[in-house]
Amino acid sequence: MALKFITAEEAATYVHNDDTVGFSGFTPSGCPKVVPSAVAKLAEAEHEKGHPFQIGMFTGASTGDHLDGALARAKAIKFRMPYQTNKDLRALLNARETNYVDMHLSELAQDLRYGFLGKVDVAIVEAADVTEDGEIVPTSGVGILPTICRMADRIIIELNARHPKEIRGMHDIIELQDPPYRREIPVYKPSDRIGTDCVKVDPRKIVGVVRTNEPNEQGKFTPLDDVTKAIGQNVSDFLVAELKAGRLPKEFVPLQSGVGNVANAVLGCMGENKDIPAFNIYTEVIQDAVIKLMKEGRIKFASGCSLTVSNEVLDDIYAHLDFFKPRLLLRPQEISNNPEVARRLGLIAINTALEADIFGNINSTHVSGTRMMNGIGGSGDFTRSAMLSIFTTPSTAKGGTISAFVPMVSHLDHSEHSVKAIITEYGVADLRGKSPMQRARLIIDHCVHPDYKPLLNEYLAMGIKGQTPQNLKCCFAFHLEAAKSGDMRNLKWSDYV
Ligand code: 0RQ
Repeated sequence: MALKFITAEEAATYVHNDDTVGFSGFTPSGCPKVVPSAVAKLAEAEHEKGHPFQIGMFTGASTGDHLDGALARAKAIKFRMPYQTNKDLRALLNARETNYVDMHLSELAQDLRYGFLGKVDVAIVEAADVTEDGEIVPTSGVGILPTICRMADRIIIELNARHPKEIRGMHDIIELQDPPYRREIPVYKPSDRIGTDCVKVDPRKIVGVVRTNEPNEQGKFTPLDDVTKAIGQNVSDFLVAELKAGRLPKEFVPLQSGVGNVANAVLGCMGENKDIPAFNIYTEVIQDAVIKLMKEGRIKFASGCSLTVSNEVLDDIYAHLDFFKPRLLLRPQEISNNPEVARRLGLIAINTALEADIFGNINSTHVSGTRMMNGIGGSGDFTRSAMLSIFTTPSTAKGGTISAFVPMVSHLDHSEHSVKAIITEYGVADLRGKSPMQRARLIIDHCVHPDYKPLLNEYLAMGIKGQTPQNLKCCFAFHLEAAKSGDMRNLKWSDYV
């Protein structure tokens, strides 16, 4: 069947008010760009005429400003899941002007298939190639592309010339069977392939193909500071000590690391430390540091859901596909983030906390328990199932006025049962096999900023009985003080007890 080439504006007319739309990609990588912006313009035009126009949205993870930003500013989002990082969307959802569902990324495709989330009317997906018989080759990010393409009534393709057709083969596409027919996922090492090199759809569903040449949007690059470097070094030293003590196998285990500067710093330090053998990555987001270490021979293979790299690094990968294709694999997020695989491979998972409590619980999402920052993303998929789950955080935020360590987290994402170690610029609290009081001592002694140690020691000394000595009268005093004076260091327990 001949493909129909159309403009982004024409494509947008296939999206109707109240439709549910699925988007490809994971982070700004692999997301459609020009069609979502055209849908946002259409929504604005309809609103000007006094007509309603809002869509429900499923994406892989965060997206770019062309997508989340444009649709949020157009007030065109009825509901949105599973993860976001856009400031305009964040403002909208915290004003409760859109319904945001924050969920584990590995679960989205199967929840769609199980029917828990309703139908998908339209799939808007970015492709490096599409054929007349319905073969779609994703670009640098996969996300939920296979599931939305199969479930949607209509498919719109952004055929993006920035991504060469020759990347076919860098993807491993599969959808899992649903219970009671699901079998084990036969990924026994990060490089195992279990699927196909493209997504196959009924070509009659492809209502149009829009040609583009848009680069992936890039995050802002913040140079590593002393705190980030110290966290990276502490993580690397901890892993070397674990290796030497025989608690990690001498061949090492695959690594999952979150997004951002700390993850880049950790990888940089691990790459430099020759006590750590060349290792593999099994993660969701493959960042610049992975590609650098791959070129240096320190990383052997990386499996992920997206190449969230700078455009220069992406160009480098595309210019040297002979080198990178045998070393990189992009999977749908129900495989890249699958807890079964994470547990089998025995991952080291490294993710970031917004705040932690002194007993080892982690809040990754809500500032002061109320304001959504981004979402849990893949951190829960990996943390609960990994062999060794580490959380990193600077010991303070906002110039020292906020302690990352509080008596009780104001929102819980990862419980004390899953968190095996917490690492700041000051050191490591290894929480494995430790009781709540032992954990509190380790965290205060090794991770907390010196300004906050006395306050937290005083909290522990209040004489509360029980296995976990939480004082329910004042366990949120740190947050209340931040709201009152803007500086947790002003806290006096006598004001709150
Ligand atoms: O705000 O930039 O306005 O100063 O929070 O903090 O230190 O820059 O750290 O960008 O790595 O984000 C947990 C949000 C950390 C992220 C979180 C303020 C701080 C700053 C950001 P400013 P940093 P990061 C892979 C795995 C969950 C998802 C996940 C995240 C801003 O890592 O979303 O792990 N994780 N996914 O000043 C108030 C506190 C604060 C605070 C920091 N206690 N109170 N503000 N900040 N601590 C990703 C995917 O799944 C795709």
